[in-house]
Amino acid sequence: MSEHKKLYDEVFGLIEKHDDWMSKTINLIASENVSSPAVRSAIVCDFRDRYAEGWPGERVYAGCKYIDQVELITIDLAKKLYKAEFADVRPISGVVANLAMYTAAMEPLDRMMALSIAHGGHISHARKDLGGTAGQIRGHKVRNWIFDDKEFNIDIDASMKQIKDLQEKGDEIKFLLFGGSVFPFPHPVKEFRDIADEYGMTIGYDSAHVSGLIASGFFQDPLREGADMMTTSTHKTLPGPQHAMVLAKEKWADAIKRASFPGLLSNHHLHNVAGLAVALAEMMEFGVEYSKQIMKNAKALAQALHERGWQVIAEHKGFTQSHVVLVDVTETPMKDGATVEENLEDANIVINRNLLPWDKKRGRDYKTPGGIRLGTSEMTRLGMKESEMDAIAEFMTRVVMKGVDVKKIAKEVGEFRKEYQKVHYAFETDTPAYAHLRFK
Ligand code: DSN
Repeated sequence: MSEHKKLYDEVFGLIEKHDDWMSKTINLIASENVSSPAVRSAIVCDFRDRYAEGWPGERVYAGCKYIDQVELITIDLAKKLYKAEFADVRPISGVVANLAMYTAAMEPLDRMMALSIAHGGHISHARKDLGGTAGQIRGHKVRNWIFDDKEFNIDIDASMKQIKDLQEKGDEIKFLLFGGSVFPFPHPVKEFRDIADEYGMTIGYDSAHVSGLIASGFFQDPLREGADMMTTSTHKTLPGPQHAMVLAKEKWADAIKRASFPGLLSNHHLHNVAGLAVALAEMMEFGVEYSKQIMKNAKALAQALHERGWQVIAEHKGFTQSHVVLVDVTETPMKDGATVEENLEDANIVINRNLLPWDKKRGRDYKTPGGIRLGTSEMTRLGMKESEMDAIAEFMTRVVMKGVDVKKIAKEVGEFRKEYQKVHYAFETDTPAYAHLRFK
């Protein structure tokens, strides 16, 4: 057998191992989900091999008559689901969607407000010296929202004063960005609409993590609360393919379209647009029930951990109003998020280590932060409810607090997972959630 054929086979072997492992793990990565069998069928269609640059009906390429119809359906579903005047379903990732938003709303080098990474901001919101997309690619000067650690949210009064002071000394802020990657509580969008109008600032909202919840009428409604535009990736609480969208008021339509194409994209991964249409249709049908359970499960997981002695953030606020639970692990026997992450992975429980707002002051960085971030979207999608969250908290406690052998827990987790092998809240629910599609 040739060396190349061996590597070819090895790749398939590794894919199969991964899929098999996923079927036996508890995945609590807050930014992930498992897509439905229908979404997976859509994303392997021939669209994946085609080009369709531009807007449906105004393409640069021939051969798009069906692709255009699918994209128009996707746009229509997105507008309905988010009650948005305009939707661009072409951005191929959350970072690209954020770049489209920045490009539409600001000139290069303009100043903006965003959450710092330690407070839950995403790298695409960050400054140049941190390698962030906003600073590095667009030259934006990013000022961070002043954050209230206890409330785990933007400090409205202090941030308002900061914006006024900056405007008055001539450091004009052009753009207010809300949203982030650790997002347990709604952000104060409506509170900043008046000041945005007063100083001519645009409001953007990165809904990547919470967009399934928003689509279902929970968490908050940024476009009604005063956001001009909202971006989302489409594979977190909204369980579609790895892709993204920008939703906005009509007056931003032309600027966003131009930013996407020809600004940021040539082709836009048409198979994922098809997958997104399917995911949006499934959300229209099952989203409310699914999102409700995600949020109930997050609260149940937080409560179950709290009762077992874990320091879950924001106890006085009921821990969370989204899919996310943040835990300070510095008082556990493992002492930091990286050690907890590693040990839980060996026990087949996949989570993220995560910076806490006060980590920097304690000399910690993202490699060994004080926290972990948990999300309930994927396990909820497999049909788990509050009692399963209690069982998960118990597995985690035995690994991290009691030092039980990780191999023993991994086996038990595999047994526990046997009953949760199908995707729920979808039109087709027979195909195993992690079955590998292979064309021989
Ligand atoms: N920011 C990543 C996360 O939240 O995990 C995804 O882009």
